[in-house]
Amino acid sequence: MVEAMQRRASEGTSMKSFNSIIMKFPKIDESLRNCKTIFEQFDEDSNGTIEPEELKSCFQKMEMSFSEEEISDLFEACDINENMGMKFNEFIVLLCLVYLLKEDPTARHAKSKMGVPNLEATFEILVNAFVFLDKNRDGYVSKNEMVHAINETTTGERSSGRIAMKRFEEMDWDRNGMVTFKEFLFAFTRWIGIDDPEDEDDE
Ligand SMILES: [Ca+2]
Ligand SMILES: [Ca+2]
Ligand SMILES: [Ca+2]
Repeated sequence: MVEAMQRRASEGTSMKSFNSIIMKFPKIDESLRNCKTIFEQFDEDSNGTIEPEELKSCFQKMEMSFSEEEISDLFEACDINENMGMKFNEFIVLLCLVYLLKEDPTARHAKSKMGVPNLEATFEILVNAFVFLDKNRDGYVSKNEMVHAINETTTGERSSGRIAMKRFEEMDWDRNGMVTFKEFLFAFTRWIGIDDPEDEDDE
């Protein structure tokens, strides 16, 4: 995953400012919500997770050719225990990984069959946003890089800077001071409040 992002980072980003990323948030939210519908379709036995068998059959329906090995690689790349199945936030990571890795025209065609027309655009925004933040292009966004991105914002709105720092802390799931692209994606699924409805019920 980190390697895929480093490779992508070398291509540069179309993001010009931190604000331009923030402006795209509503579009990202909407598109990820649509993914929830896809997730439910993939989850054939409706147990809340996608098992490798379900993933396989869905890729087949979408006419995306993945070998057993590739599917198990994908599960591994997303750090998913194969016996446990995939939750929604992990599914987003997986889709994005598929997007990053399979950039040939056939795969593009297949992805359009998922019924989320803006999904690719959304992943493009997310990837661009991450690459924008990752100034030294090592595949991680450090706290310093986040501060740098905020300071670049010329509007001088301190409150948005504070919010951004808070968001950085939320993103850094394992609190090691670095945000990986996976942590970045997980954060978006959390912010739109659809990652784990069971947790919300408990509260
Ligand atoms: Ca299932
Ligand atoms: Ca970095
Ligand atoms: Ca981290």
